Amino acid sequence: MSGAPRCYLGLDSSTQSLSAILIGVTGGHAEVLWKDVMPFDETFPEFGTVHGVLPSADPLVRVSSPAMWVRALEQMLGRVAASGVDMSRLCAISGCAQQHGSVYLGSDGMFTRSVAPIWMDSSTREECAEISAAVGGAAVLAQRTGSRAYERFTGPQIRKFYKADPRGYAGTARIHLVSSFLASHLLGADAPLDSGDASGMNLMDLATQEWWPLAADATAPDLLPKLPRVVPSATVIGTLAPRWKSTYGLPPARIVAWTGDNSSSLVGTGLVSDGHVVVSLGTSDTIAGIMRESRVDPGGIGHVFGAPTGDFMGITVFKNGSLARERVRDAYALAWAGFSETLRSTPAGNLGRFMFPWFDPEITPDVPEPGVRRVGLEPDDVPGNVRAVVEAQMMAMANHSRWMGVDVRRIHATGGAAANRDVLQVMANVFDADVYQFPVGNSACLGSALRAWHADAAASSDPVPWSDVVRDLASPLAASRVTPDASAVATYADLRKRYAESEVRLRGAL
Ligand code: XUL
Repeated sequence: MSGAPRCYLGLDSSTQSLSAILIGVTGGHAEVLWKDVMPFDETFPEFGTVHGVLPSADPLVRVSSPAMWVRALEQMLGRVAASGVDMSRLCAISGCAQQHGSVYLGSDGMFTRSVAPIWMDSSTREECAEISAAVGGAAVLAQRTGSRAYERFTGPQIRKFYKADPRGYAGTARIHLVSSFLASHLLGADAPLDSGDASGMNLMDLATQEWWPLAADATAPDLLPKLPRVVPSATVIGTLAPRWKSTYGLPPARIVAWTGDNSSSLVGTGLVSDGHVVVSLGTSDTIAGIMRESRVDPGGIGHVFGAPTGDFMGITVFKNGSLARERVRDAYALAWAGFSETLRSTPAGNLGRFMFPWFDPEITPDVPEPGVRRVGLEPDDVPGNVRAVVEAQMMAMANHSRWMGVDVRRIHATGGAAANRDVLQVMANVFDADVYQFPVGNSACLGSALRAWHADAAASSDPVPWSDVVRDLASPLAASRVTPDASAVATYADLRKRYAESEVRLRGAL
């Protein structure tokens, strides 16, 4: 097939939607052939999700429906088959998914738990403490697995299930992450986990990229046989199951191990070496970058995960991302255009007033009790609150990512809100860095297609370097550069310190 265009499918099962992208590669040049997005709430109202989450009276509990994710995957492959792109050219498929969420299956492949706890859940504080104590403390767990115990991480979630429903746990033969669960559906067999997504479980030894038996024992009895195998990210794990041929006429394309959405976004924004960071403004806001070697945060804030390139990645995650921006926009009955106009017409630094937008319990910093806090700001001050939510998110991100040790001079921006240049201007000013946009908005989904290409080429004994894989579709748009404004930079240098001090004070008072 040399010289003929090769086609790759990327998928992204995120909190609120499933996305797909088909790329074509001819003579080393890549182009987007087709893409689609399927929002869960609107497409599958029968599951009753709101923003992709099942309603819960307890603000700490956040679960979703794995059956809905499977239905979305089925329908999306039908759309791919009907896309008009010649499917005989489909060489490989990869995907990514929201991280940490877990799916529980019996030996017959049926759900032993109808719901899947997802990354927004923060109901496992007790289990985090128990696991940390059993392995010798938070610092030991962080050093070994890349993160201290986090409530949304899969280990604490498994422990909670085991304690609440020991019979259900005992009857569970396999515990998948969302990524390996959906990859299994493509394979028609049990899929392994990639070492990137497996890093978000508090169960894997980051150095060996194998399960750490002490953490497994601390989590729940007989856990190791229930966990999938861990493989390097760039692994071909099999081919598309024959039933996809009979249902949709899809060929036995290679399946490349799925990973977490944040790892995939690194590739989809061209970050295949260290030195820069990607800021993703999605349901979660995240800041991440490649690390040549693992440097775990001594303060216990961020995480170190395996990266798709075989390196490590540092990441800091904020729960109050796009939903917090939407809450402020909706509270003042604004459209996004009005939100942007307000950002443009208000002064950098917001006259020294700020907000802590903890609408939901926050991951970074650790805020278990939700509640928005304002300093010097009245709740009915519309312009002040609009500016305050964006400044708060950017200052928190800048302050809490220092542990990664990256001198941030250039930011690759992605996620829905990265389309908003007024938001990016605040980012550039707070970080004192140039900010770039990308030709393809959904970098996690694009990253999946690019990972499929990269692994397929290697498996075909015709490897393509990462720098070539990302060149055409994942290079920052030079004309999109947003540059910092010197006087605003000076304002934020001071304000960031005051913001950090207030944060400490407020958390003490919670
Ligand atoms: C990462 C995290 C979130 C989810 C969002 O640790 O919890 O960014 O991956 O899908």
